[in-house]
Amino acid sequence: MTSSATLSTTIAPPALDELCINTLRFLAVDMVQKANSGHPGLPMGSASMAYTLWDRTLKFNPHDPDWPDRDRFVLSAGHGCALLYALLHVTGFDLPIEELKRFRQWGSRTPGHPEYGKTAGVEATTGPLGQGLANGVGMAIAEVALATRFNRSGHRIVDHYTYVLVSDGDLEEGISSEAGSDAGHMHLGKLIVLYADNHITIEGSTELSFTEDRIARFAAFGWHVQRVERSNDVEAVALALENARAETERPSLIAVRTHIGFGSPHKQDTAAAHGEPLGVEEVRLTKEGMGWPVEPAFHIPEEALEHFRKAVARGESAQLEWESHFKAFAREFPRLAAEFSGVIARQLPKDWDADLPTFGTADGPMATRIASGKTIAVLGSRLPEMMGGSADLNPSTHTNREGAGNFEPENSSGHNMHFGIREHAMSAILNGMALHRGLIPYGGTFLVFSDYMRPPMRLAAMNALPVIYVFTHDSIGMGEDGPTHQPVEQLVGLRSIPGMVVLRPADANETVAAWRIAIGRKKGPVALILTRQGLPVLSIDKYPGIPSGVPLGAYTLADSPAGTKPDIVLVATGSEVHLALEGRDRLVAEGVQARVVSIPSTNLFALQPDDYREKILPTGTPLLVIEAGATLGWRSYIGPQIDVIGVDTFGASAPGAVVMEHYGFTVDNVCKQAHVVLDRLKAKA
Ligand SMILES: Cc1ncc(C[n+]2csc(CCOP(=O)(O)OP(=O)(O)O)c2C)c(N)n1
Repeated sequence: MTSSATLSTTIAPPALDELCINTLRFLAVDMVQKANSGHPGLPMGSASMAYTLWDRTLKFNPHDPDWPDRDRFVLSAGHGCALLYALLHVTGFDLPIEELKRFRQWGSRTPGHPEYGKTAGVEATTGPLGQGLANGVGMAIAEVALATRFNRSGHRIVDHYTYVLVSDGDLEEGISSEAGSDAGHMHLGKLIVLYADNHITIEGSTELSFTEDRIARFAAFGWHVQRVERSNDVEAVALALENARAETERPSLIAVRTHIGFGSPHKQDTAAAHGEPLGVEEVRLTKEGMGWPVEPAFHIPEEALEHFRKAVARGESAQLEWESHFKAFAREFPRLAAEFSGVIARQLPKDWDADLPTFGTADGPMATRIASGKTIAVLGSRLPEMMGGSADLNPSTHTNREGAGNFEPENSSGHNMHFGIREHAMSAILNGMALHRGLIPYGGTFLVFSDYMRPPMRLAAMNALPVIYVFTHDSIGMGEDGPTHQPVEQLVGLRSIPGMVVLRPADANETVAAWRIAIGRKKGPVALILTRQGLPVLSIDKYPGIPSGVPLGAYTLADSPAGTKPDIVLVATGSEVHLALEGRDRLVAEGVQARVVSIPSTNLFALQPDDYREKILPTGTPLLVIEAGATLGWRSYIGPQIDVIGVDTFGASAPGAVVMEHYGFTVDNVCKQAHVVLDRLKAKA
């Protein structure tokens, strides 16, 4: 049932409120004008509702932006960041006015879109529309999970809200439906979304492309929905926020009718206010029209500043109160309190990896996805902060943790997440969970569907978020499902994301080592690339290099028998390592000094010192790379001494072993290609 209430009280805000709102508006206008770049429209239209939220409701301490129990505020419409920077400055965050004057300039803390980690008080990098909303869902999930783990009767040490400001563009993006549906299903009652319903996007009116009933849509997702007709109606916005907070069972959407470029005589309610400065003359007219001094720019009336800065005392006293609660909590539950501080700092408990398994050859053949599932089970028992699941593929990705319970509305202590078939939102929700802190989030799907997750994965890497991806069915070797399900270019694509560590383990023991790296990596995402098909288990006794070699990205798994400089190095990743080992044995029998290098992570290998890399892949030595994926990345080692057995076309539907054979992943072909490289070099000599 749609329970949309339309709220309206007085039209004009009281004088002080209006002064404060106009301060925000004109700071944003002046920032964009001075930079000669940016988006003035959304800040001008949304200043009043943002002011109401920050002035009346939001719990934050400008002097300690990381206080764990603060409310989170995400500006999903990141292009309107001049508004956020203005709010941060006036309320007393570490963002001096000089930074506002350097909006969008080299090295400033006021970049063109908010960047997490660059500016105190910015909770998430936003700009790619829709991401912030899904991040907010992840934050709200984290709040629920942590409240369940840590709160005790009489001690609510985790008790905060997540607010997100969205625009039309956020709600047009498909991810908003994925995330909105998930949030409604999960009953995230402490997620409150303010929607700047201004009817304008870049190309003009929303009538051009966006005519559904957004409120009905979110009501259908199971949200509590309200409408505020006039954004300048501070009391109506405040009342809507109050109603939203009182609603504990459903997330809230408050659609506020805003006016892009509010107050600009020629640009209000037009797309011209969206993405370019108003222009000197229009700024003058707007300021004059609203009774604002034209000069100086960046004017902040003392009375307004004094009012805004009350946020500092308010925030400090809220935090002090929380700290005294926390002390009482720590007295009664010292272990829990220490755990809380630990997970917020993403510290790992002592011996977290003590029980990790070692597999023997008799355990094989074992798919690396199975080994991963077994590893998750062990890690999860030591690390209750691990939460994750998959986009409806748990039985295939082995991301479900037996006995750990489902995280669902009726059971917020569960650890297994069911994201539904919503890879895009899953990935952005994982980002939100990581941004919130306190959890180790992971999510899985087939490697080929990682394409659906690319925008949030890119942001995870940009923001050095510790998110773990479990990508299974990692090559044409997955078989019958055919080319639609067989990844080819995904590996090189993932490796190319700056800051992403991609690990494609060769067997069960390399998989354990890969998980150890993933959990130990406090900054930056890790993608684990795992097989569907069973693989032999490499004995640690026979290959003692595995545990110490995997973190180096590449290592010599089986050297040339003479231990001298090899004639050729067979370089392989994942399932193809076994092919390389067999090929080596045959080449050695033919008198070729062949070495096998397992290279689970090109990203980690690239970080090793030159002498190590030289030791593993000596300059000038012929290389034959074997990887069931696009050859593009490997071609950077280009030269007559290198060849690659890879896949530069799409796959085919047939049993995996048959497809692999047809694409040249056979011992015969490995040996044949090795001779091709060696003969080519001989001919050149
Ligand atoms: C995923 C994505 N696609 C495209 C853009 C480019 N872009 C920036 S703002 C915008 C739409 C603006 O409309 P709206 O969201 O209503 O914001 P407003 O006009 O109210 O500022 C677009 C298409 C983007 N930032 N992210």
